[in-house]
Amino acid sequence: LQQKGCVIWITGLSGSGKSTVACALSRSLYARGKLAYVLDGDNVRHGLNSDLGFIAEDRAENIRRVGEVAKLFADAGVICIASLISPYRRDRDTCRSLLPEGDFIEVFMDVPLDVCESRDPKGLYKLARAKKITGFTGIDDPYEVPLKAEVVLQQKVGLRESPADLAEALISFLEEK
Ligand code: GGZ
Repeated sequence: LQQKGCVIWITGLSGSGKSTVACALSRSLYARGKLAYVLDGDNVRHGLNSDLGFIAEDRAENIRRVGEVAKLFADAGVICIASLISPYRRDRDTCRSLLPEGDFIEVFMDVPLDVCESRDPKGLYKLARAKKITGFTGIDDPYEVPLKAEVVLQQKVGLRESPADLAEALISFLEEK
């Protein structure tokens, strides 16, 4: 296997495009003969982390477990793409600290709340606004913006970059490394 493992950690609000970028990135890496694997919050919560909810403590444990698994993948030489809201800086930094300097690449999906909310693919923002669900990130639960992300992917209103374009921007960054 002619590659070195690493962790690409994608953080951002629900609806910011994390999963789509993660998927586009893994396809693009595959096309280049690279072995990549996506750990997606929404998927992992159906299996490994099905015992966890959304209070801060559970989110921390969710991130911790995924961080440990991602590290194992990286040790095995796989490019592990983790896409989770991961709203707390401290939890993300804990995952970063598991890996050698440079092997943890934090990617911030910098998409405004109103854009995410207008997409609302699962209708969760609507439910959160109606107070039918509580503790929803960005509505009545915090999201701590990364201060030292290696990559910031901005999707401003009017700027129509597709997730595939954003994934390409990420690949360019990885190639430079
Ligand atoms: C945030 C929630 C919540 C609450 C359910 N807050 O966009 P989605 O729907 O498909 O993916 C989101 C997913 C968040 O899981 P993560 O493991 O990424 O979260 S964290 O990193 O904070 O542990 C969202 C859905 O679950 N969802 N309730 N209250 N997102």
